[in-house]
Amino acid sequence: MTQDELKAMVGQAALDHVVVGEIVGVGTGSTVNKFIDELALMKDRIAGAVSSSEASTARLKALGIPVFDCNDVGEIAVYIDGADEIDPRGHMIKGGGAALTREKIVAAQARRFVCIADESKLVDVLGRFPLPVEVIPMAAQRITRQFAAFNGEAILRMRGGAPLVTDNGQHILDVRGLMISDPLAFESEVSQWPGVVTVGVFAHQRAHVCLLGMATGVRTLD
Ligand code: ABF
Repeated sequence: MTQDELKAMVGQAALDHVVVGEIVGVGTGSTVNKFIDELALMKDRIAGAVSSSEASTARLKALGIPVFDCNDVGEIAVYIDGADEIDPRGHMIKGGGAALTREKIVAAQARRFVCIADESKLVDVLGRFPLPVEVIPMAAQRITRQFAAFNGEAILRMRGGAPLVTDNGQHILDVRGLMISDPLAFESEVSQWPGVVTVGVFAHQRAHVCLLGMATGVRTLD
């Protein structure tokens, strides 16, 4: 099966975790897009969605799914999102899609985080995928120097010849060369560096369940 077929398989499988009648937390990325397309088929059985990016909001609205602001809803039952890497304990690297800040915000508002991913995302130790970090632009160089002390090489993410600007108006550093053996401690440490908006380690907001798309079918890790 192709990677796209594996993503479609887990995107459909995630429907089983949607709570009928409630608002669904929706992540960002190509795997989540498969989920959104499937969710549209049951849009009359949910109250709507809370979205983690302008891109997902546009897709949801185009399919007729109402999108609510986080501030207008209370706790949500489930958050469905992808990942760039996930370890067996549900700790993730996220942010390849530049939506990590709002993803972490919505994940924090959900009772249950269901990660949907193809098997290529499962790793033993986080860090092979360059770690996304959303930063306030004026702090980028100092944060780059701080990562160098961890043997990390931070590169400013560009788009169209200029620094990428996130939905929140900030920049992203992608940090290569890290081996994150203690995701909880690493997330706590980097999150308090001045100028860091969000670090793309999701350990405090880990996935409670991972639906992993494999050639043999969907493997549920929980
Ligand atoms: C999003 O899903 C991002 O945090 C992560 O980068 C992305 C994975 O994208 P894809 O599903 O396209 O591989 O939540």
